Amino acid sequence: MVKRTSLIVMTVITIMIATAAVYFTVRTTRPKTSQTSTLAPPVYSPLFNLNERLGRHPYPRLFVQLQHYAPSEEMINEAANWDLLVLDAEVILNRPEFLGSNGTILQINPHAVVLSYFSSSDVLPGHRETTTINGIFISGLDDGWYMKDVNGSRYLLLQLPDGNWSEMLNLTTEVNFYMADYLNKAVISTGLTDGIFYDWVMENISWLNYRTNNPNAPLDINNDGLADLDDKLNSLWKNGTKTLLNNSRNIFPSGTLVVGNGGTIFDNTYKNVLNGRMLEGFLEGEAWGFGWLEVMRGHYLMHLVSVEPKVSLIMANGHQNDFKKMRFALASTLMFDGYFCYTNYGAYQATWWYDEYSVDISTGAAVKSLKYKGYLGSPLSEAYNVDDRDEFLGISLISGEAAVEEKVWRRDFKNGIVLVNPSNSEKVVELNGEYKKIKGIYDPFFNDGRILSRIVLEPKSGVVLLRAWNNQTQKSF
Ligand SMILES: [Ca+2]
Repeated sequence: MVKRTSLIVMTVITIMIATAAVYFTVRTTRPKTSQTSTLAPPVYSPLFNLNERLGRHPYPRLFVQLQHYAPSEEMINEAANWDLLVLDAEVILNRPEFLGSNGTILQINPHAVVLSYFSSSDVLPGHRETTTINGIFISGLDDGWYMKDVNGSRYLLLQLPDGNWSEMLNLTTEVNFYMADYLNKAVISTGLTDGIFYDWVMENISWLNYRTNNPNAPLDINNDGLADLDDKLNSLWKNGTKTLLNNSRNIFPSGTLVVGNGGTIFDNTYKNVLNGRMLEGFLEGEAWGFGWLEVMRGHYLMHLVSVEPKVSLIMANGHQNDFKKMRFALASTLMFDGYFCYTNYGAYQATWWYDEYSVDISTGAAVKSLKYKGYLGSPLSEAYNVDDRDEFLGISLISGEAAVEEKVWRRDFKNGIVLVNPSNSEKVVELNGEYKKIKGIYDPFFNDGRILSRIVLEPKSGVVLLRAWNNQTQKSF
């Protein structure tokens, strides 16, 4: 029962911090219609192809998600500083001028990669305009493709701030073909995006039957009027989701990215069908047992089984000036090869920049500039235990031993190192050489430019340090 309780709690967390966000956007920003019929056929020939752009994302790799149907030019001008942007699919209709080879984003950042957000598992009531990407999708849905409860009523997935509920789709039905085919025609074939970011990719749905104040009778995934056992619900759901993802890979042009979001702890369920997955709300479930070890293990496992080119994402949420939280999550991300985002709670709209995002390596000074992104350069090592150079984080995470969280982990890069202390105790770490802190502009108190040969790491913290002597200047400063 502990497990079941955990699942429910986990789900509540996920809903609170994750998917709910998009619905705030729905309420506050009405999709703008546009005259798509007058658009010239798009020619998507960016200066660099997708693999070249992904290959030009050195470390730290950064992504941003904007939950907005029609972001402003100011938002996009900012977001173009990130390596990878997750934008709502509606942006293709509402603001096509931002997208594609001649769009604002690639004009600012020729290495940017764009994913289009679409929910794989629910639709929004009131989103009925047949001039929007979601509206046209909904108008083509068969009633049999909605998830039903044992009374035959449409299953309600998520309550919106206005009290209405989203309606759940049944991915074991032909909607798993219709959705992929529709997105190919309405989104991918425009040539204005690099792939789809499917929200609500889940390992299980049985938790829905255990919600308090449940608006529905029990789920009936196979439409026989009878409630289904948890294992049956989850295995049928997983197969349906896998079919959707496989259909997407088969229908979309080769090389189109398919990324998922949803769930808190990943395993290898979606092996070979996703380019990666977003871990959302980093450590928000810690109080319920979903701590650093569990989420990092899932993140790494998912990364291992993802399709090339891999696009693994870690999103942490918090307040803009909680630099310690941001740095801990960023340093954790840098232990592997994923992309990092630190953003607000609620509807994701933040384009916050930090000292660790771009640094002029010749001076060690933080400077907000695309030119100085990727300053750490390529990794020189996997993440390893600072007390045992032969113990690697990846292998230790897979073993799942609790001691993983008690150690300090380090990864070396061409121009610096990253340390993370996931434990609850302060750690003194010998650096085996001289390193310097970044000279910060956002958090100059912590990033004070000092040269160090040892560092004291607070509990649950991380740090990015630069080589005190680097090839470009041959001098310390
Ligand atoms: Ca049934």
